Amino acid sequence: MLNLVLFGPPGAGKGTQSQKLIEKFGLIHLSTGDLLRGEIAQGTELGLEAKKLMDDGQLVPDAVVIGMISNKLDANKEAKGFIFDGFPRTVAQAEALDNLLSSKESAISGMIALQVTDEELESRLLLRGKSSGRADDANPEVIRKRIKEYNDKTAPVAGFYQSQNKYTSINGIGSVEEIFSAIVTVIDTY
Ligand code: B4P
Repeated sequence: MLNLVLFGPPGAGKGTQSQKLIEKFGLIHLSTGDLLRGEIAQGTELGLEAKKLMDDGQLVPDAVVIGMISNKLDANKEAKGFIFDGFPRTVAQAEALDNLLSSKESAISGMIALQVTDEELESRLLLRGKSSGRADDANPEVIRKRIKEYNDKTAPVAGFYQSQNKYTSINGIGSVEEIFSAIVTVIDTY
C-alpha cells in the first residue's frame, strides 16, 4: 500500500501535484482543505466554524480534521493507498494519523516536502485569489498569517517524519511537470 504525505507551505503545489499523482498511481486523494471547503459549501455547523478560522488564515482544531480523515479512511477500506494533502499540519495530527493507520495494519510510506520561497508562495496565492473566490487567497495579510501558522505549527511535522527516516525534500520551484517527475522518482524508491 502506498501512503504518501505531500507536504509544504500554503501554495507550494500540493493540490496541483496530488491531481497528477492520483491519476498515475490510482490513489485516493485526501485533502483536508477540500474536505473543509466541502463542509462550508454544504453550510454545515462544522463548515461555519471552520470558515471563520480559514478566512483568518488560522488552522482548524486538530480534533475536527482528524475526525474527517478517520471517516474517510473507514469509507475507503479497499483503497490501493492514499495521498494526504494538507494533512497532517501539526505534530498531534501526525501522531493521530500513525495511530489510525496502524489500527488498519498500515503505515505512511513517506513524506515528500515541496520547498518554495515565501515570495513565490505569496505571488502564487494572490494570483489564484483573483479567480478562485477563496477569501484566504485574496488578502496579502491573511496569506502572511497562513505562512506564519505554517512556520510555527506545521514545519515541526517534517521532524516527526525525519525521525522515522521517511522524509524527502524536493525543489517546489519549476514547471509542474518537472516537479511531478521529481516526486515520481522519490516514490519509485519506496
Ligand atoms: P489548503 O486547502 O490545504 O490550501 P493550501 O495550503 O493553499 O494548498 P493548496 O493545495 O490549495 O495549493 P497549491 O499549493 O496546490 O488549506 C486551506 C486552509 O484550510 C488552511 O489555511 C487551514 O485553515 C485549513 N486546513 C486545511 N487542512 C488543515 C489541517 N490539517 N489542520 C488544520 N487546518 C487545516 O497551489 C497553489 C497555487 O500555486 C495554485 O494556484 C497553483 O496553480 C499554483 N502552482 C502550483 N504549482 C505551481 C508551479 N510549479 N509553478 C507555479 N505555480 C504553481
